[in-house]
Amino acid sequence: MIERITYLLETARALAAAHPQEAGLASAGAFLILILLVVLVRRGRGSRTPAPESASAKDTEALLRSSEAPQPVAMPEPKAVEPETVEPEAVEPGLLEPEPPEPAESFFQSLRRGLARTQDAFVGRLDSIFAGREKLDEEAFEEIEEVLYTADLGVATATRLMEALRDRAAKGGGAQALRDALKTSVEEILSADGKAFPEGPESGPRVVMFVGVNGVGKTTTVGKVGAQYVSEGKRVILAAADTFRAAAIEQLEIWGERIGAQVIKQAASSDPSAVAFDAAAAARSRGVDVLLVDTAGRLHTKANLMEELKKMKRILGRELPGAPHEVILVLDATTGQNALSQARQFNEAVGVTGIALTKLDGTAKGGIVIAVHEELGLPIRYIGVGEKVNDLRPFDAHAFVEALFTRA
Ligand SMILES: Nc1nc2c(ncn2[C@@H]2O[C@H](COP(=O)(O)OP(=O)(O)O)[C@@H](O)[C@H]2O)c(=O)[nH]1
Ligand SMILES: [Mg+2]
Repeated sequence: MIERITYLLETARALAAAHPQEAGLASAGAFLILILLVVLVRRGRGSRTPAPESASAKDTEALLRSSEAPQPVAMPEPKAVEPETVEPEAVEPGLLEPEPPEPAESFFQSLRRGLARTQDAFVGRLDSIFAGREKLDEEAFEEIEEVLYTADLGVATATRLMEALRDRAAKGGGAQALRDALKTSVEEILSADGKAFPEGPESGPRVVMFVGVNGVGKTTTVGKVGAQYVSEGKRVILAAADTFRAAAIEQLEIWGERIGAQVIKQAASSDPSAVAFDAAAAARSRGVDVLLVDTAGRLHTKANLMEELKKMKRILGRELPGAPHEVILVLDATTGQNALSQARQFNEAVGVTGIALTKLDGTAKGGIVIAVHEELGLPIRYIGVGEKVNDLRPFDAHAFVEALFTRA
């Protein structure tokens, strides 16, 4: 770079010496050199472009698939994650352009893929009842009712939907009108109370605690939600407050490494509230935007676990104003109605603000989304439709219902 600038300056000097009288030519030469300098400086900056994100996303997937027992990962020093301080790797100039990303599946496509089994069991069966009928007879209504029950919508929700359908039929609606009415009712149920996502604090970090029984997908959800905040340019800290098993801490560290978030941890078996305390202090002093707290799904007894979660919540609230701003209960959709009783217990103990429903891709009983919302009055905050980092999104009732009811 310096050599090139020197060369250009020398060329300018030579030009001026060769044509001392031609001031116009000299200034045109100077202008040309200025443009060349700007181009060179810009190129120099371009070489600092960080490695393309797609590489780390691929690594995450490979990692998630590859081993059940993740290997410990050396965490970077806190300073090392600041992009300004990271030295670009030495790369050949021609290799600086990011690789073209793989054609990304749209969110709607991944939602449809994730809901395929539920769609077959729910909308697919309903459609075969509607098909070929102008009007619905009593036999058809009974079949529809059975489908609603088997899709795990829950008794109250199924009853409510059946009432709406019969009302519409009494007003003279044909089969297609009834299908539309059913779709609208489902969307209405799911979007009621959609305002309920709590606002973050005016200043200081947004604190989100993730709770739920063992194996439902808490740690994975913390990682995926963290990745979303990071992609929005937010600085994120993950707190490894599941100290019950060393592997749980390592699993979160891997997520932190992959998504570029710092992880606050202590040794296995230490007090989870002490980790929450440290994480709150770190979030405050490092001025991060978001603190996500992973927690244990089991302790020696259930009462023990609930007490521990309450204590953690208190400590977060004492250390950061208004914290936790969200308490997300993670539920595994494949557990069906059992998810409802878990939700009641956690809600009583720690006051849940929203639900993350995971593993919808692994079940035909995705109707549980509707039951959870309708019977518990808790908003669905996120849904998980796969193990990849992009398979979790904030829940959107309209997109969900469209994906569920749109047949290929
Ligand atoms: N298919 C699928 N698997 C998931 C999803 N979310 C989490 N998992 C898997 O569920 C398993 C348990 O997740 P983990 O986060 O360790 O659960 P935790 O014990 O609640 O922290 C892991 O193998 C995850 O990859 C999802 O939305 N779909
Ligand atoms: Mg976990």
